[in-house]
Amino acid sequence: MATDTQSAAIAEKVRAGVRLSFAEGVYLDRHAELHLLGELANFVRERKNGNRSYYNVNVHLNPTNVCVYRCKFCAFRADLKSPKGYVLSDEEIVGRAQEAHERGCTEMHIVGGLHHQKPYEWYRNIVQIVHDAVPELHIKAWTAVEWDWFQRLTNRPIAEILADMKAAGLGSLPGGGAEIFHPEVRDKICEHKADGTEWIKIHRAAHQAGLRSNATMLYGHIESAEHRIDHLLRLRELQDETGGFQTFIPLAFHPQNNALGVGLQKPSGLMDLRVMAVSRLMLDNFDHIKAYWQMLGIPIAQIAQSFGSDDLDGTVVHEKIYHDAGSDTPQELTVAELRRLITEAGREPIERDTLYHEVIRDPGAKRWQTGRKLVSVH
Ligand code: V47
Ligand code: SF4
Repeated sequence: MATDTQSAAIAEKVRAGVRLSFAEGVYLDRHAELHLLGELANFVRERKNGNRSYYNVNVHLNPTNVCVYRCKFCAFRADLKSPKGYVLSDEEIVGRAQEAHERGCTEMHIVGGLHHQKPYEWYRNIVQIVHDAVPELHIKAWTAVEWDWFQRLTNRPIAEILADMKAAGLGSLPGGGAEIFHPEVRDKICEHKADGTEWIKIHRAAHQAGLRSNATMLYGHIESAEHRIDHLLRLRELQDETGGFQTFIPLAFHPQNNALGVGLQKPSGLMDLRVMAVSRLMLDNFDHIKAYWQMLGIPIAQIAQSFGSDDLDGTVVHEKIYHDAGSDTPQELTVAELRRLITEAGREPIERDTLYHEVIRDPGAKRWQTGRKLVSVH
């Protein structure tokens, strides 16, 4: 296959382990031929994670969809008085945690809306009651947008709030709320909530507090290649400083039931694979790139295992955000299905916990032990 000279020069750098620049990222994103992108991303993926593809057994909890903000891409939120609005009770939340335990989950991922009337203590209490009910469940909770909201609610510094939630049982932070950092886009799609600089500050503070976190990017709407590469480089810069990110998750925009989606199509499978591969190539200091199957659909998530991704996320149950925006994937995959999908993609399935330790199950599968730390090569 013919490769242009600029792509060939970039390919040389990737093979030699040399970091790519902003201009090279934009070039790859815009012009590189799909097979070359895949080959290079796969090279990096295998150098870091060999033939392994990870999954985890987790559950999502969205305690409320009532939200003060109105992000244009969001089909999940509801107004305070809307019949669509809901708030889960403490009993329902504890019930979900116990159900998760029964199903052998190792993680609960908690994010939701910013309710007009709920104080900070309501959010803290959610972490506390889940932790008290099932102490072995790792709680990955609140996007940077929620943490920013907690600062506004309490007037307390972020370090104090993080320490307080940690004391309640928090284990790590998810990567949501990042969208596209660049103000040219952010000001058009979610102008009111925490901006890109604040998102980065909050993750820096979390890493400094000893908490690991993830990062995301919402692509396939009004952003350009330059905006995507700028976003990735801001994450790469913070990772150089703290090393606190675990996984990057590109999130494909779902256009149904939201204002931003009017007149837009869901990103094509081709774009999904290109963004996955370019992310792997630009984020040379991230150990893992996740193909979130709930968003991408199962076929693309499988192919992504050869386009830079080494993780398929989990057996997510009770997920609302993408299903409200038109995702037609199932709510849940069984462990056997996930393992089969990974094996079919030519990879070795490994169950991990949130912090990327191998999970060792007893034959009944409900009980587990934490095994070795799964390390990557940089
Ligand atoms: O920040 C909202 C996105 C995010 C839509 O950390 C949408 O392991 C597409 O961040 N189309 C929240 N995306 C979810 C998230 C996440 C998911 C899985 C794993 C992890 C992790 C984090 O969902 C939001 C926003 O970017 N989102 N609406 C939509 N219509
Ligand atoms: Fe609210 Fe989050 Fe939806 Fe934005 S994306 S409107 S902050 S729930």
